Formats: sequence, structure tokens, C-alpha cells
Amino acid sequence: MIAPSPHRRTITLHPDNQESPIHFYDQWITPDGLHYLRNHYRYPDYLHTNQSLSVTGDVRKMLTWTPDQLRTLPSKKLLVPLECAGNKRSSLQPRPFGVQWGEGALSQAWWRGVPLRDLLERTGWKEGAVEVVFTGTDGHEEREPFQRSLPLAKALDPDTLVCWEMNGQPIPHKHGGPLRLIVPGWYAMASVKWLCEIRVTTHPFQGTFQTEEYVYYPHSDDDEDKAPVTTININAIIQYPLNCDILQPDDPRLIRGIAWTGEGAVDRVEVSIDGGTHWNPALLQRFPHQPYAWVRWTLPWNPERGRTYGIVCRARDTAGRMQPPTPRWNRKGYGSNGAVSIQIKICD
Ligand SMILES: Nc1nc2c(c(=O)[nH]1)N[C@H]1C(S)=C(S)[C@@H](COP(=O)(O)O)O[C@H]1N2
Ligand SMILES: [Mo]
Repeated sequence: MIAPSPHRRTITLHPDNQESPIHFYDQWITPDGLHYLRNHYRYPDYLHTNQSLSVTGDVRKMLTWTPDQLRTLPSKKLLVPLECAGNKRSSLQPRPFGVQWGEGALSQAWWRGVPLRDLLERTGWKEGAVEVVFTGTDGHEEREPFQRSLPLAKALDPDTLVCWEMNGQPIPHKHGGPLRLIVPGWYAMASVKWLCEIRVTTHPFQGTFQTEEYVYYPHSDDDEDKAPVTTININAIIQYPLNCDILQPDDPRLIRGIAWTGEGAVDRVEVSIDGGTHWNPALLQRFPHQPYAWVRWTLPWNPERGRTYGIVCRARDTAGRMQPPTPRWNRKGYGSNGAVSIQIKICD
């Protein structure tokens, strides 16, 4: 018997943007080759990627490391979900322009690297340093390089890592190898791929991907109340059953999915089978000692034949945030985290 296997779904081809088949894996890590892909440019030339990484700018002593030298430093390994800030953009009404992600701009992997903090402690930083700017090797010929900054405090978080390993292997080229930044808890635009330069600055960074893109604009026709996109919102999906499924008598009588957050931990997942009138707490399963990892949740149920059910799911985190009934609209469609709602029919 030949077992069918899921694939990534192409959303745009140039640049390469592909969704993970997130509904079809009831696991802790997204299997090899199925992690979503999000790019702003074509892939940088493999041969010219990151021969070395320099830490420069307003430092006391500039230093450069090769990937091999970094690998000799004490490292740590974390289970981290990466979520694109535009994940679930297509659930916003009216639909914002941009890559039309469904629910699959989300994946989870083991990442190994050296805390950025350890590198910055060796270079030191000058008085008045406020941010650290990260540069990838892509985009230099096309527009401006992909660059993002972090406030100094987040750069010094012991879990902000300069990584060389993904799921126990060297980071694949498409995921930013040989060296990439991983910023747990923040939307993944912060996790700069093909990292070639780290620059400490005494001024807030003004690049396009910092000040125009990855900004929440709550209004359609003016920029008032804009705010930078930073931490991942509390969020969840239903992986099984799928929206508009017709369940057969021998199909599993179980609703399951995952929930994740960028602040604190997932505290509670509630599921309604009557369109949001009554709520039942789902059973949560956590990966031990991995505070960023998604939580897997399940709810057994006993539906009646011939009926239609409106299933809704919403998660809450220890920071007190709860998924809103409908996602908060913003012009560029970031941080979409409305409660998920599906319809299921049970056959006679
Ligand atoms: N150099 C570089 N880093 C980047 C990007 C990029 O286009 N260039 N895209 C960012 C965005 S928006 C996301 S969501 C993640 C996607 O990482 P992945 O392709 O490994 O899933 O990488 C981030 N880092
Ligand atoms: Mo993204």
C-alpha cells in the first residue's frame, strides 16, 4: 500500500512563499521539508552566503566569527514555533493585500545556537546603545537588504539565539543557513535568515522592514495609532476535523489542534460545539521544559448522526490575553488571531 503524504502549498512562487500542511501533523516538530517558507526576495546565492558573521557598530571591540568558530561556543537548543506575522491574513475582512496565508504560515522546530548575549558580552557595547540591527545576505541587489532590529533588552534575552542547527541538522539554505537569528516569542520577521552582520546602534533603526512593513495600522486610510509588530498573539487552530468535513461513523470522535503564544504560556483552550454558546475545557499536552513550544489540545465528543455542528475554539495565555471572537483588522493584516470556527456535518 502506498501511504499518501502531505506537501507544502505554494502561495506565491516569486519570491518563494509556501504554507506548511499544518493540519496533518499531530506532532511536536514539523517534519523535514514541510516547515513553511517565507521570503521577501529570491534566495541569496548559496556560495556567497555567510562566510563569516561580524558584530560591529557601537561596540567596544568589533569581532568576527566563522560558522565553525561559533559551533565551538557553548550552545542551547530550544523547541520554537515560528509564525509569520501574516499568518491567517486571509481570515480578515475586508482582505488586506499581501501574501494570502491560510493557517499554515506556522511551523515548529528544534533550533540550536549560541545566545546572542554571549557574543555581545565579548564585543561589549557603548553607552547609549539602544538597538541591535541584523542583516541578511538577501535583497542587496534587488532593493534593500532584509534587515530588522531588536531593542537591546530583547537582544540580551538569554533565549535569543544565533543558530546553526535546525532539527539536529545544519540549517537548510532555504531556512537561512548556515547562520540565522531565532527570536522566540516574536513573530518570525525578527528571526533574520542568512545572518551576516550584527550591528549595535545608538539610534532606533529606520529600515523599511522595521518602519513600514511589520507595523500594525489600525485604520484603512491614515497611519494614526500605528504600532510595531513584536510578540506573537495568543492563537490556536483546529487540526481535526477540517472545516466542512462530513464525518463517517468510523471517523475518530475527537477534536484536536494546537495553541501557542508569545507571552507567558498557553493557560487554557476552550472548545464549543454549539457555535460559541457553551464552552468545554480541552485537555492540554505540553512538551516538558520547552516554554515556547505549542501546546497540543484534544476534546473527545459524541456527536449525533445527521446533525450539523458549529465548532469554535479559543485559547488564553498566562499574560491574560484571549483570542477575540473575530480577528482585529489592520491594514497590512498582521497578528490575525480570531477564535477559529468550523462547521461539521455528521452523516446519517
Ligand atoms: N534574510 C531574511 N530573513 C527573513 C526573511 C527574509 O525574507 N529574509 N523573512 C522573515 C519572515 S517574514 C519570516 S515569517 C521568516 C520565515 O522563516 P522560514 O522561511 O524559515 O519559515 O523568516 C524571516 N527572516
Ligand atoms: Mo513573516
